[in-house]
Amino acid sequence: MSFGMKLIRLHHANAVLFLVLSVTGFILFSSSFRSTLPTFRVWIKDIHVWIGILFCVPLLLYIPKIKKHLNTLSKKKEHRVNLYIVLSVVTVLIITGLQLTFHRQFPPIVSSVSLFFHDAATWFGVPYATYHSITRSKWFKRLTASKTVSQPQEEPMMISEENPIYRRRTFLKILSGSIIAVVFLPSFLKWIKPFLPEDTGSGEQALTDVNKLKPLPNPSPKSAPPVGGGRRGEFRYYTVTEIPEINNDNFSLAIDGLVDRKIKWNWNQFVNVHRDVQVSDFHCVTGWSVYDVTWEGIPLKKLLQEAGVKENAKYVKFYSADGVYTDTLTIDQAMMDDIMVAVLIDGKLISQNNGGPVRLIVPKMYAYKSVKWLNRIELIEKEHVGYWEKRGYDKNAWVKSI
Ligand SMILES: Nc1nc2c(c(=O)[nH]1)N[C@H]1C(S)=C(S)[C@@H](COP(=O)(O)O)O[C@H]1N2
Ligand SMILES: [Mo]
Repeated sequence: MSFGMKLIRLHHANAVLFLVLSVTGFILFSSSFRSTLPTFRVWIKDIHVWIGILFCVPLLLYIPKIKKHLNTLSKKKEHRVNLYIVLSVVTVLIITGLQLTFHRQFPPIVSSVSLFFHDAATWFGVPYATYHSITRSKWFKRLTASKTVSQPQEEPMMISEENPIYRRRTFLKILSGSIIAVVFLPSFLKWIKPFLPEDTGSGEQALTDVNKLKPLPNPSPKSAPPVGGGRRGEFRYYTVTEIPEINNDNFSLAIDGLVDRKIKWNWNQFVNVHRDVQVSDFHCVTGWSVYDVTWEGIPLKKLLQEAGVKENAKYVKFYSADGVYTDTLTIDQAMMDDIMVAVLIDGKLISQNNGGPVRLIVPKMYAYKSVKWLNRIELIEKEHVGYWEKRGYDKNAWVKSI
C-alpha cells in the first residue's frame, strides 16, 4: 500500500472513531439523558472511554510518519494548518480525557481544569471536524464542480476568483459553516455561560423556582452575606426523575428506623430548628466542582443524636422526595462534622433545581451521596446500595484531598 493510501485509511478509521466519541460525549454532556437513560449513561461513559483509548492506536501508528506527511504537504499551506489544528485538538482531548478517566488519583481541581479543556476542545473540535468532513467530502466537490467543468482534481486555489466554480464553492463553504454554527451555538452558549464574568447564576435561579414555602427561613448573619464570600463555579443540575415540586402541604422530613425517638417535621417546625453555617466545596464525580459554598442547615450528626441511634443500626439511608433516588452512609461516615441537612445556600433558600428546599451535602465525598429533595433519613442494619452505585458508580465515594 502506498504512503498516501495508508494515511487515508488511518484518517477514515479516526473519523469513524471521532464520530462515535462525539455522539457519546454529547450524550454525557446533555443533562436530559440523565433522567431518561440512567443505566445506559454508565455504559455510554465506558464506551466513550474505551473508544477514546482505541482512538489513540491509529494516532500512535501515525506519529513516526508525521515528518514525512508534513513534507508532502509543504506546498499546501491550508492542509498544513488543518493538520496542526487537528493534532492540537486531539492532543488536548486525549490528555484531558485520560486525566478524567483516572480522576480519582487527582484532587478535584485538576479534574475541573481538565474538564474545562476537554469541553473547550470539543466545542471547537466537533464543529471544525464537521465542517472539514463536509467541505472535503467527494460529494461536496462534485456538487461544487459538476455542471461547470469536468471534475477539477486540484485545489480551488488554482482557479481564479472570477471562475463560477470558485464562487459557488466559497458560497457553499460559508453556508455549511453558518449552518454548523447555528446548530452548535445554543449548546455552546449554555456551556460557556458560567465562565463569563457577568453571570451570577443565582438571580435566574430564584425566578424559575416553583417551590412555594412559607415562611422563608431567616438567614443567619454568617449566611447573608455568605461568610465564604459566595460560591465559585456553577452547579450542573442533575435529576433522574421529574423535578419534584415542594410546598408547605407536601413537605416533610422524617428520621426513623432504628432510632430511640422517631421525629417528623413539617415545614413550620423545620424552619425553627437551629441551623449552623459552614463553607465547603462540592464535587461531582464527572469532574465539575463548586467551591466555597456557604451552606446553612442542620449538621446530620445533631439530628442523629437527637433521634438517638440504636445499637444495631449500621447504616443511614437517605430518601428523596422524587421517590426514586436514595443513598447511604455508614454510621461512622454519617457522624462526620461537615455533613449537613442544608436549607440555605449563600444565604438563600436552596432552589428547586439545586435540590431544595432541603438537601443533604457530604463535602468529603462525591456529590452522588448528596441526596436532593431529602425527605427521610432511615437508620438500618443491612447495607443499602444507592441509586448510582447500583448503576455502576463506585461505592467508595471519597474525594481525594490535596
Ligand atoms: N434526588 C437526587 N439527588 C441527587 C441526584 C439526583 O439525580 N437525584 N444527583 C446527584 C449527583 S450525581 C450530583 S453531582 C448532585 C448534583 O447536584 P445539583 O443538581 O444540585 O448540581 O446531586 C446528587 N443528588
Ligand atoms: Mo454527580
